[in-house]
Amino acid sequence: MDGSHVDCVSVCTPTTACSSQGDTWTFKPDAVAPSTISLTTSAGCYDNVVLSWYAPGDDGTSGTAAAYDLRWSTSSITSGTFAEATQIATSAPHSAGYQEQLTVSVPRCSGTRYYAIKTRDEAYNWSSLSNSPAVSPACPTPPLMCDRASQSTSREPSDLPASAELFAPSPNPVDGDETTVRYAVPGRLEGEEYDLALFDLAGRRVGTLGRGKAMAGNHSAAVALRSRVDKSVGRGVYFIRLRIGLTTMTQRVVIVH
Ligand SMILES: [Ca+2]
Repeated sequence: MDGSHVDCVSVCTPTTACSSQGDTWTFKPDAVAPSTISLTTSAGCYDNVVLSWYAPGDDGTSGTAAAYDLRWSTSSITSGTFAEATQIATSAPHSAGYQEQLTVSVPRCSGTRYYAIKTRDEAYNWSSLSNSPAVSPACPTPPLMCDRASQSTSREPSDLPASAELFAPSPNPVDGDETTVRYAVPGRLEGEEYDLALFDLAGRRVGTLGRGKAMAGNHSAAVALRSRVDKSVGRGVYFIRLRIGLTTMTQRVVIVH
């Protein structure tokens, strides 16, 4: 029933060709709402959080719904408080079963926010309200860093990187509080153990950016270098090293503050 408010079914007798004259039309209004979403959250890095959910359908879990209504609040969202919560723009729903993922910008190192979502079809049948999970962005104290792997720019197989790459950090030299390093993981290395870290010239590990099972895609990681307290990474030359399985790559970074 995608794309219309009603389904029109033409009924023809076996001896009569279907034509606009003499046909019987049966109207079947769409009374089936999209299914209820189960929303999951994960902490992004400093200024973002990541929300994900499986797309419901136009009718329960089949078809393609028409629109989402995603909102946030500083307290848990219920059906009674949903209207007062702040709306967040989303793209149109994909077909049922697709894993939707949205990176939501939040104030840097801000506190906990609650999220909730519901879905409608084109006949404006609204789903029930989802759960209302809470999340705040990861905000480690420098020189610790946090991983932005969840901000993978693409999971489409055709867009996956062909080879492993560690790009030069930007900015570099670094005169501010943070630099960003991008890296690429090809599909053949998905699931390999990876370790992304900052080392000084003596080979000492200064901070760990991310480690675990590598995910194929293009990623970026923020490297925090200075805090308002005294835990800063000092001026000098450092190396960012990415190891995925047996592949190791390094990039030099110069800190001038
Ligand atoms: Ca429907």
